[in-house]
Parts: sequence; C-alpha cells; structure tokens
Amino acid sequence: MRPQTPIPIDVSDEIQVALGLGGPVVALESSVITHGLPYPANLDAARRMDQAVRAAGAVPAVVALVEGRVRVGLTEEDLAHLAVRGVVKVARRDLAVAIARSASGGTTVSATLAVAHALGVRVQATGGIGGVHIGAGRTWDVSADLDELSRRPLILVCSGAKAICDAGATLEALESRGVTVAGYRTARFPLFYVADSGFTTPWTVEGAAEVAAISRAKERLGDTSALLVANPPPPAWALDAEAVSEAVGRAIARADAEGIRGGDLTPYLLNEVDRLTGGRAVEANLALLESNAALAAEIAVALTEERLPA
Ligand code: PSU
Ligand code: MN
Repeated sequence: MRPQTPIPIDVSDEIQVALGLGGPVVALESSVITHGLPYPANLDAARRMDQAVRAAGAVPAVVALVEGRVRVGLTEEDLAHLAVRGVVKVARRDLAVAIARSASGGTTVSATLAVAHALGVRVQATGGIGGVHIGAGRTWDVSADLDELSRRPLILVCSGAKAICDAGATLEALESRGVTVAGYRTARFPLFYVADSGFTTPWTVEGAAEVAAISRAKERLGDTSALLVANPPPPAWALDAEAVSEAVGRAIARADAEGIRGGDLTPYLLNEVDRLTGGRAVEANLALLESNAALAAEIAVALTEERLPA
C-alpha cells in the first residue's frame, strides 16, 4: 500500500492551542466572504464575526482553501486574497478537487462542517443554511448542507434557511435527516432576513446553557446529527416577509430565464435580492451574521463550562 500523504491542513497556532486545551472555538465558513456578499461588505462581515466571537470569549476559526491547503484561521493576507480574487465555491463534494488542483476557495456550510468535525470543533455559525430551494420538485435543487448536517454532530447557529429556500420543505428535509431544530427564544422558524417564515420550530430554547445541555444529551445518545439553533435576525434589521418574498420571486424568474443553475444559483439569487431591496438585504445579512457569531461563541463557552465540576 502506498504511504498516505497527510491532508494538507494548516491550523493557526491560536486555534491549535484552544483546541488542545478544550477551549471554546467557533468554526466560520468562508463562502459567505467569497460568494455570499459583495466586496467590501464581505470583509466587513469577516471582521464583525471575528470580533463578535472574541468579545464573547471564544476563538474564531474561519475555514477556507488557500492554494490547495485547508486553512483554519485566516491571516489578513489570506482574507484579502479570498475577498478580492475570483476563487471557487467549495461545497463538501469539491474539497478533494480543490486540494488536488491547488485551488483557493470559500467553503460552504457543508465543507466547513466536515473540516470542523474532523478537528473536533463543536460549534459553527453562518447566516442561513442552504436548504430545499423553491421549485425543487422540478429542479431537485437541495443544498448539500442538509445531508452534511445529518452526519456532523455540531451545533450550527444560523437564521434558519436562506430566503431563497422553501422554509416548509427545508424543515421537512431536516426532520427526515434527524437534525434537531430549535428556535432561539422564538417558536417561529426564521428565513434569513425574515424573522418569521410562517412555520414553527419544533422546539424553543431560552439560553446557551440549554443548548449545551441538549448537545450533551445528543452526544450521550450517540446521535451523530447536528443541532440547528435558529436565531432570528436582530429586530432592527429584519426585513418584511412580503417584500423579501416578492424580490425572491423576481430573482428566481430572472435566474430561470438566464439558465443559472447548480452552485452558481445561490450567489446569483442573493445578489439579485440585494439589488431589488435597495441594499437592505446585505445590511441585514451583516447584522445577522454578527449576531449568530456572538451566540455561537456564547454556546461554545457554555459547552466548556458544562465540563467543569459543579
Ligand atoms: N449564508 C449567507 N451567505 C451565503 C451562504 C450562506 O449568508 O453565501 C452560503 C453558505 O456557504 C451555504 C451556501 O452553505 O451558501 C449554500 O449554497 P447552495 O445553496 O448552493 O448549497
Ligand atoms: Mn444547490
């Protein structure tokens, strides 16, 4: 048998130390930086998430591909390289290709979950997960995020699914996959910039300690699926459900007419929705990313506190 070459992964010293000590670490995806937000709002998002995690006492761990190496913890130089240059969007299926081709790219929720799990990181934050797209009955467009959530026992803090998804179908798909879903201080499933998708969450949690306790119980059960914590967007930034739904409808019609499909569709739709909402979607996106990063850090800290003797 040929000797195995190690996976090309670089974990920053700060994150290695935190993981070694069992300290609080929050994994962050980078596809929101490379594909989800326009420049320079993407850099702003990266900084705000980093600061929010640190302010709550945890260590941020942004995952990305830099010239074929999995990078965990980005330098300013990596960030500048990813934020400005055209790089690839790396879902879990694309990780191997990006490594083999020495490519740089932003990892989606699915690829980030895979890396975070391998490293033993227990909490991750994002804006909104990819879900079952509107019209998936015809297109079969269901994000790889969902299947990945079914096999990675992390806590994922998000504002529900992205507004371009069918909330009801996404909740059903999460249920089928055994993903535990809880609304954070709400019984309504958020839809990214929208606080209430019109669907209820199966459970409501009131604080970080409760989230940590559920995660602990899942671990004891040998439950390998994720715990999705659905945190609504900060009220001051939330957008009106009707307005967003109308913009999404128009964006989908345009994408259809232009033949946009596959991995390109989500970035296209997000950009269109932002244009149609006069830039309010990006502002809301930044605010909810920051708030989700802060909550994820609070949960990561609660997980470490649970392990201390009473
Ligand atoms: N959340 C955002 N913006 C984004 C995404 C999430 O606020 O761009 C990204 C995430 O990386 C998510 C991906 O995993 O979009 C889903 O893409 P798709 O629908 O192609 O699976
Ligand atoms: Mn898709």
